[in-house]
Amino acid sequence: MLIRQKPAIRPSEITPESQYLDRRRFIRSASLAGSGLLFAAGCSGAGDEPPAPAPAPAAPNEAADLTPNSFADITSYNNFYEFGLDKGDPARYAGQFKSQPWTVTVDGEAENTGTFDFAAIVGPHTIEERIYRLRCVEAWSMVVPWNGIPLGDVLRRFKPTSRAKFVAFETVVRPAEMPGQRAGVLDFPYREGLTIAEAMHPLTLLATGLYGVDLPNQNGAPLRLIIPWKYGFKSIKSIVRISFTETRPRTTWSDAAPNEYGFYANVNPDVDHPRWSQARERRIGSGLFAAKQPTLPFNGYGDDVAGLYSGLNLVRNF
Ligand SMILES: Nc1nc2c(c(=O)[nH]1)N[C@H]1C(S)=C(S)[C@@H](COP(=O)(O)O)O[C@H]1N2
Ligand SMILES: [Mo]
Repeated sequence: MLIRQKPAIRPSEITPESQYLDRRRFIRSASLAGSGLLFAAGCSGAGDEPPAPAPAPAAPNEAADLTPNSFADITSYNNFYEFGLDKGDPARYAGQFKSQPWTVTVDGEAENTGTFDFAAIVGPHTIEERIYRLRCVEAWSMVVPWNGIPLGDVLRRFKPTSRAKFVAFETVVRPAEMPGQRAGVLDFPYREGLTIAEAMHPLTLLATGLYGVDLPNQNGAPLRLIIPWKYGFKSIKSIVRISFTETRPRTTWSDAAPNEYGFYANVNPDVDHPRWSQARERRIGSGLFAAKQPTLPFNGYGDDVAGLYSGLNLVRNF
C-alpha cells in the first residue's frame, strides 16, 4: 500500500524544512528550464500561430513567488470553522479528531456509487507533490507543498453519467470532536461544489498530505480539496461525501451570505468583496509590516483555467 496510515505524525517524520527546500530547489532547477512553469498543464495554443516572441524578463513578481511557507505557519494559521473561528482554534482543538478509519460515500449521477474506505479511494493512485498558493478570501495567502492526486483521476473511477454536471462535497459532522459544530457557528455540514469541468481539471487536487506527511487534522485530514485558482473556502476539508449532480449544489458560504460569496469564487483582483478590496494580499509569514502583494487573476493560474470561463461574465458570476 502506497499510503502511510495514521498514527499521527511524529515530529521526527516531518521532513526538516531546510532539507525539503534544498530538494525543491534541485527539482525546480531541473524542471523549470524547459517550460518555465512547474505545473503548466499542457495548454499550448493553436498550431497555426507563429511562435510568440520571447517575453521580456518579468519584473520580480512577489505574488507569483512559490517559496513554501513554513510547516509551522501552514499548521498554525488555519480556517476550519468546525473547530472554531480563531485562526489558532484548529491547531488548538483538532487534536482529538479521528481521521482513521475514514470512509467516503459517493452518490448521485454515477455508475459506481457506494461507501468506500479511504484506502480504496486513494490506494490505486500515485501521490504527487504540487506547490500551490492558497489565497483566502480574507486577503491573505500562503504557499503550501501539497501531496495528493488529481481529483479527476479519482472521479473517473466512479464513472459519472452524462447527467453529472456538478460535483458536490461535504465535510464530516462530528460535534463530539469538533467544538465549532457544537457552537453552531455555520450551518453544518460544510458544503462545497464545482462544475464537472472544474472538478476534472488537472490542477484540481484531492490532497492527502503536505510537506511529505499525512494532512494534519487542522488542514483537513485525511482528504481535502485544493482548487488553486479559487478562494480558499472552496477547498473543503475532511471530505466524507462526493455527489455527482445534475443541478448546481448548495454551498456553505453562498448559503450564509449570497451577496458576498458566489458559487464560482475564482480569485479576481478586479472584483472586490462588498466589504474589502481583493486587489492585494498579505503573504502569511512575511511579517506584520511587509508590503501587501498584488493578487493575480485566477491566483496566477489563469493560463491554465481562464478557458473554463470563456463567455461567462465574471463580475456577475463571482
Ligand atoms: N470543512 C471546512 N473546510 C474549509 C474551511 C472550513 O471552515 N471548514 N475553511 C476554508 C477556508 S476559508 C480556507 S482559506 C481554507 C484554509 O485551509 P488551511 O487552513 O489548510 O490553510 O480551508 C477551507 N476549507
Ligand atoms: Mo478562506
